[in-house]
Amino acid sequence: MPSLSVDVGGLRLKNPVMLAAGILGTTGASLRRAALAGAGGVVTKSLGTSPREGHPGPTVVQVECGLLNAMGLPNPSYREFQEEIEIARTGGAPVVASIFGSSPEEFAQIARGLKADAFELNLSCPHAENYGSELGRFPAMVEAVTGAVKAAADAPVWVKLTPNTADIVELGLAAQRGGADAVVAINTLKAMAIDIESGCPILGNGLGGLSGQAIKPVAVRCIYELAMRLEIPVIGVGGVGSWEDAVEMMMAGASAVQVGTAMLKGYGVFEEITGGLSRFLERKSLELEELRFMAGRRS
Ligand code: RRO
Repeated sequence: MPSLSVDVGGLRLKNPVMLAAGILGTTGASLRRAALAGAGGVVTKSLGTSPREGHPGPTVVQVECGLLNAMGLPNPSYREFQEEIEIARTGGAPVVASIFGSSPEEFAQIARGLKADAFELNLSCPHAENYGSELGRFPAMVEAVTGAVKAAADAPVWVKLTPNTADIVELGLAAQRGGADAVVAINTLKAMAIDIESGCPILGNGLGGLSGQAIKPVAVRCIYELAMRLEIPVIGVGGVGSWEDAVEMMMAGASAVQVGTAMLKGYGVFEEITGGLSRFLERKSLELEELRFMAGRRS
């Protein structure tokens, strides 16, 4: 069987299929379970400096080809989550802490105070005032936040980018200038659903973020554009639900992928994807590394 282990953004993963931030990242037990089910790494729900309830419900709705959410960054604060990270670590896979703040200083405070195997900076949540893409759509802010966390953290720093911009490469280059060890692409696409009987927006927050199958081609395009221009690795996320999706993202330039919405299929999705990936590599007589950016080398 071909080896699936990979060095990406300062971490060694036993395979390149990770649990994405958000879904199932709210407790140490669910993160541990994802690791035990075969995830190469797991990412927590985003953590801030103080507890947040999040947006009013409904916070998630199923739409054509995906999910629409506006959770609103609910979390117990980074201090309250350290114990959950320790529990998650017993699953045997690296635990990446997704963190958010409203300024470079807030991000740095969390990175100084929290112990994790890596940090994923949420500069891309599409529907939270003063957070996420409200900072992350400005290259200078992406660079400043990344630089501040790099100076404060004693673990690798990944930057999760927003697709809700005219030029994601500008944002990726800013993260690279700030010293990021990798970029993660993409967060959800800003979206909306309306109940036609009442005429009301369905989500409590009105606007939300679209994830799942519907956004995969957008993610593949973003990964490809980033891989063309960046020196640091790109981690792909957005609509990965099968081994074929994982292969496609790697061919676009991803060094590893993350699974979010497809967790609706259950924890078995990790073995399904890694098993399919192994068999594909064997059938094609390829090493994992040869997949990365194959489409860029062949276009
Ligand atoms: O919590 C959320 O509403 C949320 C976050 Br932090 C994010 O990064 N992306 C998203 O679609 N929702």
